[in-house]
Amino acid sequence: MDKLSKRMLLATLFLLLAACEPVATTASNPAADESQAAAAGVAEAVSFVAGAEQRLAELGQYSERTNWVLANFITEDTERLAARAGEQFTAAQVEIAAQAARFTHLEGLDYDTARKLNMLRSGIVMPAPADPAKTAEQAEIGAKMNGLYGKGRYCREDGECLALGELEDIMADSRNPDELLEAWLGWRTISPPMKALYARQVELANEGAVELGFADLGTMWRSGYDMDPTDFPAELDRLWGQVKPLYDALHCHVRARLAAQYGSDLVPLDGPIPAHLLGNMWAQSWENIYPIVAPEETSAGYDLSAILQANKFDPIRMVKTGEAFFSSLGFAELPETFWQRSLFVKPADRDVVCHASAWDIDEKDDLRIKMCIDVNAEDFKTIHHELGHNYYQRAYKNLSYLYRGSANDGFHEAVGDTLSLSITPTYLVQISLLDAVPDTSGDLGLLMKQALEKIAFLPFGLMVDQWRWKVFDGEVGPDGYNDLWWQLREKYQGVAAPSERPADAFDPGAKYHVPGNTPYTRYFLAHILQFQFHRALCEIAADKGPVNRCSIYGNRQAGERLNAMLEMGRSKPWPEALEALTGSKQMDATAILDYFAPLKTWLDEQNAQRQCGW
Ligand code: X8Z
Ligand code: ZN
Repeated sequence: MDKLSKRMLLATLFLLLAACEPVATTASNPAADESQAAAAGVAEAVSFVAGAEQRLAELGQYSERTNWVLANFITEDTERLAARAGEQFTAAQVEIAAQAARFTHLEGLDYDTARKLNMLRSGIVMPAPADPAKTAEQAEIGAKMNGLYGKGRYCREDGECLALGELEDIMADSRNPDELLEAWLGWRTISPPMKALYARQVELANEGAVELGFADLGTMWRSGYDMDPTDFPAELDRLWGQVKPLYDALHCHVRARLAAQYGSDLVPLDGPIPAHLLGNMWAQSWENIYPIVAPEETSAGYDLSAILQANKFDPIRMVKTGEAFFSSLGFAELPETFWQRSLFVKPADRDVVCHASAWDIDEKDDLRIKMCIDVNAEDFKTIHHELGHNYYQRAYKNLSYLYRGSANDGFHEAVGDTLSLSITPTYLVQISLLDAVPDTSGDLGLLMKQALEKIAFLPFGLMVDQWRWKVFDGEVGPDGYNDLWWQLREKYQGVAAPSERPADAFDPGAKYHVPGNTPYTRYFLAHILQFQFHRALCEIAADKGPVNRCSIYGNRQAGERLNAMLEMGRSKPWPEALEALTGSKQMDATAILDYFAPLKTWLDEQNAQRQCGW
């Protein structure tokens, strides 16, 4: 008998005993009778949660191992193995979620049991209907779509085939609009075959969500934020409203400069920006077009990519440098197995999922990252991002299964980025990559680079799930998927498709997180939170300078306070975790606005005579 069945049997026996005993002793006292029955219910709930945690931990770990093998070696076989393991894990999650609903309204539950029951009921990212055939179908669809993305290639007429990384390089470096358009269109040839699969996945997941008592999958996703799920969209609107003026100012300046570069026929000065000109495959961050939009009166002072290359950094040294940052804050070094088992470089001989990720295979010490690292500033920061996941995972590893997670999903995405905000000139001098700290005359350039990465991202971070929520709630069916995608791209980002999209286009599928079914609002939240974390840590470190110049490198007090929040995992509602670090219980964009205030002043001057908006 497996451990779970044993536990269930013991729980049942316990219940039988508990239910039998009172009959003899309290038959004349109905009130006591009732409270004993409730107590039996409470005891059953506690034992149910413990059993569920154990079962999910075991199945989850197994599924994680098969996912690791699949992501490192995409073949027909690994796809099937991962699908099978995923199917078993989902089936268990769904079964447990349905059972958990029986206990959630029980009175007298202790805090942790009540919190965990709620997590069990609502915390499934991709629920399936209870019907085993449908669970299997859904797992296969998931593995297939991941495979399509990971193996995706665009083959030119001359027969040369390009993988995503190569196409991304063109998007980053080329200034030839035809070449950019070809790469942009080329990558989007991988996703039309996903459309029918995606539509079916939505159908199945919604059916699963409804069976568990939710209106649809979007409602289920929105119920993971320690607040009424109907209030969550308003919370996002509030945060977006805080940062939108800054985004609009950046958009206005960037559009004007792109029009100067490419002509106002290609970049109309009163409309959205064509999506292929922003230096990134998804126009989600724009730092690669810095040379086109840079303030003329200042230089950024240094180019981190050039510094890394000139100093002969290789991928391992980049990761070691990231680890050293965490060590300087007092975090223990990564285990030897991290170095043995991670994937740092794109293998030449097989298909892998290159999209960067961090893994916690056994939820103890088997931490890994998987990335196809290039030696440049962007990947250097992504390494910190991924390591942030690993250090968070390690900080909460001693908590029980359901508490091993992010305070809310934005926190996990924000930790490593927070450290990246400390990659300042002072830090680069400390690690001997710069000779001297440049004076502040170049700060406008540095802020512009940072804004092209962080501010440009915000509306993209928001719109991906605005799209999914409407798809999940049925407002739009498969025929309208692509149009809705571009409506939202235009509404939030002020970005447009560079040419008319064909009827079979499924452009959302060309973004990793859609076929990969990773919720995306987390990244919007992370971009707000990381500036809150950074500001708080700089205050703890008693840094006196402007917050964009502050580095917490080497500051143990900052490390301790960060760790105190990370150690809480999901054990408390996220406002308490936020308070532990920042003193505030509210997500708040004033930190990001303060950080970029000098740039905003400059942008407003630049835009004074321009017509902004789209
Ligand atoms: O997917 C990621 C990380 C892994 S969690 C590399 N990010 C989003 C993306 O690439 O679209 C980080 C920023 C946004
Ligand atoms: Zn991440």
